[in-house]
Amino acid sequence: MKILTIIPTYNEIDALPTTVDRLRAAVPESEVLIVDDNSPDGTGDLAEQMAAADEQIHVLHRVKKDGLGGAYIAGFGWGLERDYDAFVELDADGSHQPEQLPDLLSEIDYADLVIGSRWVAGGSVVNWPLHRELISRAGSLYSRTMLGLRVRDITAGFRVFRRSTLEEIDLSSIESVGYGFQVDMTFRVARQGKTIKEVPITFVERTLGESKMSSGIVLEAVANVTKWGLCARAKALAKKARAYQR
Ligand SMILES: Nc1nc2c(ncn2[C@@H]2O[C@H](COP(=O)(O)OP(=O)(O)OP(=O)(O)O)[C@@H](O)[C@H]2O)c(=O)[nH]1
Ligand SMILES: [Mg+2]
Repeated sequence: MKILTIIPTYNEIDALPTTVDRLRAAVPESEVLIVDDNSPDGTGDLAEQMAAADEQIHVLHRVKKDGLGGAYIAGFGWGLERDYDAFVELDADGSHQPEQLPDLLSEIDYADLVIGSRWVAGGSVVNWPLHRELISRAGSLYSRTMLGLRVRDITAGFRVFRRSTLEEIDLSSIESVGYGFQVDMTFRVARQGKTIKEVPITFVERTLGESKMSSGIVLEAVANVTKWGLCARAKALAKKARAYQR
């Protein structure tokens, strides 16, 4: 299986080298694509140096900061033009532990999407302030309820997609920028009747660099989930009404 691990970066000059070293040690067969949005701190130049020293590391530069969702979609597009079978999403900041990636990869033969989950038995968070945990748990609960999904950690960003899963999604129609992107992808995969498997992970709060989380990202996700949930309900009602008329 040919694996591509995509790492989106914006100002991750301190955290990126350790994350990539840990990934290369934990899953040496995976190729790495760093998607940098012209980070002012020089992360893109550092990524180029890393790529020059290791032929399994590649870099995609985007002209300006345009959100994690856009960075992943660009990375998926790059990988789908090549012959990768599995696509991994991994944050640069150390929150996702590359040493746990083999646990996720071991399930990809049996699922279309594997999610590294904080909120299943055995999953946990380390050093997260209470308000972050509450936002994450409440976000997952709200999304589960609105969208009728069974997944416990819907906003999780440590994931493995099968190539066929991505090929069957219209990536160009995804607009969400932040957490909403992960929810959107989960919803689309589930709606296609595909299998989603959650694997417990230990999520570790970043110790280097700064978070890009903002209230705008949370609000975007809540607004989109509400819109998608209401649309799905309206469509189901319309279908029922049509069946009733017949
Ligand atoms: N290319 C790109 N990467 C981004 C962008 N925003 C965030 N990232 C990267 O996406 C990953 C997750 O971002 P974080 O800031 O850690 O956001 P988070 O994990 O939701 O929040 P924290 O828990 O506070 O760390 C990191 O590797 C970031 O560098 C963006 O606009 N463009
Ligand atoms: Mg993070």
